[in-house]
Amino acid sequence: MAKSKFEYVRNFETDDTCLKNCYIVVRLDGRNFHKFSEQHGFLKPNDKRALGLMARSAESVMDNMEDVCVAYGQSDEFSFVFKRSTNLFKRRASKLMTHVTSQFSSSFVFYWAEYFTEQPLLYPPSFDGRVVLYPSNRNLRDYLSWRQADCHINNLYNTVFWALVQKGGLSTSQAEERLRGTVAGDKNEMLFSEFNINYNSEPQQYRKGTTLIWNMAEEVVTKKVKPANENEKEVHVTRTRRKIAAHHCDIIGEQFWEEHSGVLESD
Ligand code: DGT
Ligand code: MG
Ligand code: MG
Ligand code: MG
Ligand code: MG
Repeated sequence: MAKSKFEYVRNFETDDTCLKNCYIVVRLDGRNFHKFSEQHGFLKPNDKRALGLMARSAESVMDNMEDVCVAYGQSDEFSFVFKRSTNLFKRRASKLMTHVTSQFSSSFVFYWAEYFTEQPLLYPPSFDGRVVLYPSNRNLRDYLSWRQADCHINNLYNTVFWALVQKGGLSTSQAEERLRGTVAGDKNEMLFSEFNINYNSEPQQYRKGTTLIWNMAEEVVTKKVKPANENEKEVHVTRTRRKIAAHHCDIIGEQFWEEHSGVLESD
């Protein structure tokens, strides 16, 4: 087909191919979820429905993009790690980022009512996305550790903050004042001595966030076969299927990565 005289505008497009051999991380984050969580009555400091919906939406992303080797989420954010050898969308950053973010956003709306059975969705939420490349396993693990440390710091703060407000009767500004300058040890002590809460007994999902990886699950299925000159019969066949498994554990130390050594490719 002959080229039109307009065709030259294509040359204005820039190449955004991600560097080879690097892990490609897409992180998305809810837009203005401070307000969104208020308006939809999220429980404080953690809403199990909201976290469940975030994880369900992340699973939908993984189901559609099998080269995601691990995903990690906390609060209103989720990070998706594409295996370093992926050639999905020819490694184009904008394609990867927009597909992840739009699949996630539409799933968040699609599954909303399964999680928020009593609370209607009041307006369409949105999520921003960014792409970051990590060249080594060390860098990638440090990235995930950074997000999990962030989860811990925020969750410890929020747990004491809301205990002071909901159980201690302080105003939000008084609670803020009480917590100014305190370190982790002080917060643990406050929770324990004033509210009889052992922070380490709080649900792992809240303290550690959600890590999604692929699991190989054996599955027995029944198949109908019809051998020549015989009647149709049923046979049982075992097949292995990839299934998503959710973990709420520490991913900063070695143990998780030793137990799931197939998740990352070697350097
Ligand atoms: P952004 O991301 O710059 O558009 O602004 P925000 O407001 O989304 O800020 P961000 O992402 O730093 O913080 C997440 C907000 O979402 C934070 O205000 C607390 C809220 N949020 C997330 N998960 C929960 C939850 O389980 N319960 C409650 N009550 N709030 C939550
Ligand atoms: Mg922000
Ligand atoms: Mg946000
Ligand atoms: Mg956030
Ligand atoms: Mg198209």
